[in-house]
Amino acid sequence: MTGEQRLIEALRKAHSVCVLTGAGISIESGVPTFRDPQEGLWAKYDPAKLSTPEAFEDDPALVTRWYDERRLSVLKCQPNPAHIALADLERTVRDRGGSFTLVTQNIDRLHQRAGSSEPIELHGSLHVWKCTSTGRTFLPGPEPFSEYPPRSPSGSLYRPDVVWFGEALPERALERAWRAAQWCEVYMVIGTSSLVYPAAGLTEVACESDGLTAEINLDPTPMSERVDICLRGKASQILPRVVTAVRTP
Ligand code: BJW
Repeated sequence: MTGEQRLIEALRKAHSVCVLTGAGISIESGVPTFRDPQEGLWAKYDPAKLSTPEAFEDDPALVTRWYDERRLSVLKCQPNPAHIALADLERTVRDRGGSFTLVTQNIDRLHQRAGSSEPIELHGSLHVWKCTSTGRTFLPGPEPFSEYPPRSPSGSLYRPDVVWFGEALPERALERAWRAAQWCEVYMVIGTSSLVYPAAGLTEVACESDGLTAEINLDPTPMSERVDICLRGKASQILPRVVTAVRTP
């Protein structure tokens, strides 16, 4: 039996499934990844100058303009067949009374737009901004902000509600993700380099537990040696094939 067939068989029977996604699942929607040496965001921009609390303190106009441009650009992107296949898989597992937990590091909200219900957003969202003095959040409209940095009526700065390097992940989201990775019967890690912690730790937890673990990625990652099954290729090709087979009696 091939790795893909083993995964399909396990997904057909599983009562609990947990999936962790990263930037590789959105690349074919036109959203760049981070660490691709040619096209990745970090090949063009310095994360220390844009994705840390210190960068925001030093130059809030630069940081908020960059995030607002990314927000507006993602609004023009559409979910691809990989996002849609995961939404279909969620419905299939839930229809048979099982539990399905989708955990994403992505801040683009393409899973929600594909029909996934309430994915756990470990690194926040580009579409939610918050006031740095009150912590109150809001969803900006489809237009750019009128000034950078954007400010509240009382003059406080707004920032994107994303998790920068050195910042804590949302506690409850991380706890829920941890539990799902630990107890699921099938765990899939898709389109992430598995370099950024604590998110990458979820795969370690799943690998130390009893469920079947599978990685779907174009390239090997530090987790490739640890998971039970590695499927090499584009998520947008592998996932629709796998999910169609799971749904076919
Ligand atoms: C395809 C494909 C296709 C392509 N199909 N596949 C333990 C060890 C070492 C370091 C640390 C540690 N614990 C903490 C740290 C520090 C740090 C960290 O992990 N650093 C490492 C990089 C070394 N972590 C943190 O700082 C975290 N915070 C923290 O730990 O706080 C502690 C704390 C506790 C209490 C109080 C205070 C503090 C926060 C991490 C936040 C990460 N944020 C970012 C930016 C978000 C906003 C933004 O977008 O600007 O999140 S960084 C960036 O990386 C982004 C991503 O979500 C994240 C992961 O990237 P991802 O998704 O894996 O993308 P890529 O590009 O790396 O990989 C793409 C993959 O897709 C590749 O593998 C391709 O092959 C594949 N692919 N096409 C399938 N078609």
